[in-house]
Amino acid sequence: MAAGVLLFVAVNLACLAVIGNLVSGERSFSIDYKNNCFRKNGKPFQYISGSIHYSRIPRYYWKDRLVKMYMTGLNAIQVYVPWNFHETVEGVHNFTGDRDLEHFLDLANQTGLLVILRPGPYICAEWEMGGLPAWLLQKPNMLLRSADTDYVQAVSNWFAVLLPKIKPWLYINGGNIITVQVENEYGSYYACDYNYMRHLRTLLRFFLGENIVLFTTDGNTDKEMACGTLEGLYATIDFGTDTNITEAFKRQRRFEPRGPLVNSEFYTGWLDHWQDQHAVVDAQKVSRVLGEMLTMGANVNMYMFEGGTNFGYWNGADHDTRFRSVVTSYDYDAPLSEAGDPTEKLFAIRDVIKQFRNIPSGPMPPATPKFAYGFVTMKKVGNISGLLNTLSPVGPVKSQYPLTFEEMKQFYGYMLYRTTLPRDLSGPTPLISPLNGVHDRAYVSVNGVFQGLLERDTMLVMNVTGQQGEIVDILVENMGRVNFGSKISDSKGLLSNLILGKDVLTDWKIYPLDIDGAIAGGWPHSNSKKSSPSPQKEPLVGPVFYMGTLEPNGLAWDTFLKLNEWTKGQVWINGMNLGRYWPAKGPQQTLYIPGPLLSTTLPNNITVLELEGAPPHLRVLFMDRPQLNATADKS
Ligand code: 6GJ
Repeated sequence: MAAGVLLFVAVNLACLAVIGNLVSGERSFSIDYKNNCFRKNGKPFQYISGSIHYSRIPRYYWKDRLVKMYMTGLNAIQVYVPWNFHETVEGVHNFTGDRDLEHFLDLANQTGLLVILRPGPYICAEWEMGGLPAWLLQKPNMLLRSADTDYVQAVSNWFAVLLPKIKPWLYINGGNIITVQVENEYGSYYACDYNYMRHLRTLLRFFLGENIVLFTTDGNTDKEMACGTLEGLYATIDFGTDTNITEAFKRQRRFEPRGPLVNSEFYTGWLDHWQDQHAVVDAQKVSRVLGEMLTMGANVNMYMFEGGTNFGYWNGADHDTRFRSVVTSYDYDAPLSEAGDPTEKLFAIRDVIKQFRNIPSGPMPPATPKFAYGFVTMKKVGNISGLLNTLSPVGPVKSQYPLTFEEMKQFYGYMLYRTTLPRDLSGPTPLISPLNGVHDRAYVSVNGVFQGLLERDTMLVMNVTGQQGEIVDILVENMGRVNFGSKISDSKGLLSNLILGKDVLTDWKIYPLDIDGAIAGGWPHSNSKKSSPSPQKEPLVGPVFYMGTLEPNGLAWDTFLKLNEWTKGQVWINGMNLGRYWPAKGPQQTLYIPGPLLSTTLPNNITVLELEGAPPHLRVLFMDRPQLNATADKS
């Protein structure tokens, strides 16, 4: 190791040689700027942490994941709090069941894990709108992540609910939260509004007190660090395996000349968008670079350690050259798989950690059991156009021009826009959204017959045929709001007019669809006559619901649902929205089903919304292993 690096390492290891004065029984967690480290109860402390998102794991599996992280040798976990997960509807707060943050903190505490909390309010995380609630977009022209008064008011209201819940969990108050992050990589956002960051600092100090360590995290560039850091907030950095770590930590030193070295997001893997090649990061590279950082005395959080799943509609999206939606699985090629199974990467990391701290004795809990329940043949329920009484009980809103999801006060899932053909179409006539206003996919039917689709950024025109007065149904799908960069103000629906030939389509009936509510209420299984499904003869195209039943076999084990030769859609089982499937694009080919979701004695009700086209066989397959890295498997 070059002399310069040796000196750099030596300076940063100084802390470990110095034992501070310990007032017996006093709980403290602080930064030792003199000796460049954290101190916990007066003693040098180096955290080895992993990111886990409770919002991506069912409550009944939280303890399982946390124990595996503890047995790997971690002494801390890093946790985001998604604002929209807890306040999906403005003013209505939910901290119960899978949203019970304090129960998650308590389980971590019981397991012996400290917590690095990241309450945002923006969190990125490949989560819908980076954790910001979509109802913020109802205020026109609100500048998100800035000192915009409407935005700051909403943040203050949210923090006034969240932070009093957090305060008792601070380590200095007897809990396990050792540090709290302010915002998230703010330096990568164009607004660069220091007054906004000052307001957040004031809010956090007001609710959490003066003694909690507040920090920021930014990407490994001077510009990001410059815009994301603020006096009174300890500046940390993030980077992955393909980085010169000495140079990266020197960059942190330019903003924090004294204090602990911290990589707040050491990428152990990476995310997938639909149509990506499945992202993987070499396990040996991860463990090697981890060892190098720990040798320097750095504090490291591995992003992710357990990724989990974007159930329901919670996936986010990116928009660089074009809109790209994140897949349902957040496996992230992480040390713990989406299903919580220890991987070779986990054991390689544990072998490194062993060199720096004692690993808990005892076996690593095994992977949860998986079962291949086999094939289920679905049967057609009907297309959306014919199910509006069930799916849109409140009925349509009439409007001359289209309204967005946010204007309709429905923020996620699907919306049906209905009008009629203004004239006879002598031949195939182009339907376009001249302002690229379809957010994000529109499935177009005339008189209940599917004719094609429009897609944001990529499919801006399609041909329509029909006669004057025929009903045009356009189902619009929200595929997840952008969670990173300048396009996070990502309204959904038909954001601008549609033009058919020379006509602007007007006089809309817009149906909010409460599919999840209908399914939670037992539809379609509760009101369907028992009949054996049979292969369908008529073409199975366009937005159509299918239902099926997985008969109980006494086992409720994890399983993976493969929809081979289906195209794109959404799946529910026993009322739980498992997320989106799109095998035609990949790389994800299977959906994770947590075992406890299944009944061992009662029929397991499956509902599929296929948006484009189902295979004639109408079969779905329950497998005992995931398939996350393949394009459409036509076999
Ligand atoms: C982090 O920045 C973020 O803080 N990150 C990613 N950023 C995308 C940057 C693209 C140029 S990908 C995975 C992580 C998480 O999104 C994290 O929340």
